[in-house]
Amino acid sequence: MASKITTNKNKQSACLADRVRLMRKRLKPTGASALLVTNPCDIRYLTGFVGDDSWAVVPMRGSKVYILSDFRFEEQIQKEAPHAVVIMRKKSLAEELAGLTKRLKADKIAVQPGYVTVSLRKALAKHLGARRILAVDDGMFAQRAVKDAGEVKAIRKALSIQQQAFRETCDFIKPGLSEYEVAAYLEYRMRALGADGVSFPSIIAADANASLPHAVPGKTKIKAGGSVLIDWGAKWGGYCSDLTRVVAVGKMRPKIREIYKIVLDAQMAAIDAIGPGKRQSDIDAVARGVIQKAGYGDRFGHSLGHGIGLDIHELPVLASKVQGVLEVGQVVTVEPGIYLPGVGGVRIEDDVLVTPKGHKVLSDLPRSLESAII
Ligand SMILES: [Mn+2]
Repeated sequence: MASKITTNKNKQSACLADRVRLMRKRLKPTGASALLVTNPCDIRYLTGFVGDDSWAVVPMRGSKVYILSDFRFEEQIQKEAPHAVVIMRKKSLAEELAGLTKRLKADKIAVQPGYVTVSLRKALAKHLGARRILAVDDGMFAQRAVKDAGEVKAIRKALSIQQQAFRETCDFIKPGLSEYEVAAYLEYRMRALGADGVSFPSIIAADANASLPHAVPGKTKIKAGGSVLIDWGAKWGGYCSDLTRVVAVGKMRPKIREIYKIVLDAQMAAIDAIGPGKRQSDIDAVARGVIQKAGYGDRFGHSLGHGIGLDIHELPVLASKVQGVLEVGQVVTVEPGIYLPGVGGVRIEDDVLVTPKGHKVLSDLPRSLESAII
């Protein structure tokens, strides 16, 4: 057992070192001497450390990675990021950063523009000097779009938990239960099955409520012969999964049945089109084309899908106006929908890995119309 644990740890640290190396290579042309990492997901991605109120500093030269933190996280950092050099701060983070960059002789400090508030920018300018701060595109979001084997494994684990919780929830659902109760049960089961938590607050939308793509669960009760849209996800090892299913209790109303078939056709056609080198906008167009042809083009008002990872919405985006092509190792949701105000809505969502040969659907819950009747 001990040797297996050591191997896993070595594998993990090699993988973190690869990520840091790639980051350094990407940032070299900016002329920065170090990157200040303030996005907690990126700190985790680059160092393994999961806590908050801390920063990571990655100098462009050498092989060291620094974490600026405090007493609360001392023991945790030793466990999660044994390779990082830890600085337990005595002063503010910005003051400690100024001291560290001075010791490292790091002049230009690249910051993550999306994760520096106005007040933080002020504090950095005060302690470092404004001319030393580089607001470059740190590119972490693009780097994180391509998953390594360990990341795909974590997403798969999150999926297996959320799928098991869904099966149990389908057995639990009965007429008279409120959306609140269904959400509570589903989320309780995910935690009990070992999820870190939910990827996002679950959407449980009964009947007409499902015409709101981002409906919030409420007091509405599940009816016999009614439908329920469930959009939910589990987090495991920090990684998010994200699925949507529509189920009908006993039988499915004809209108929901009609749009269910169209949405499923659209989703399957789009999944079929996924592969390395395929344009993201083309994948969106495949699904949109099916829905438009069926006469519901104006009722599919959101993009087709998004990457998932440490964040629930990552790159790449599958939408009509985006530039770019899919790459091996990206994991995207494919989630077309049709929304009819006053009637209801159908969205079907699965998580798909781009592989050298094409794609692999990571989720395996059934999606057929028959399977949707519980
Ligand atoms: Mn989604």
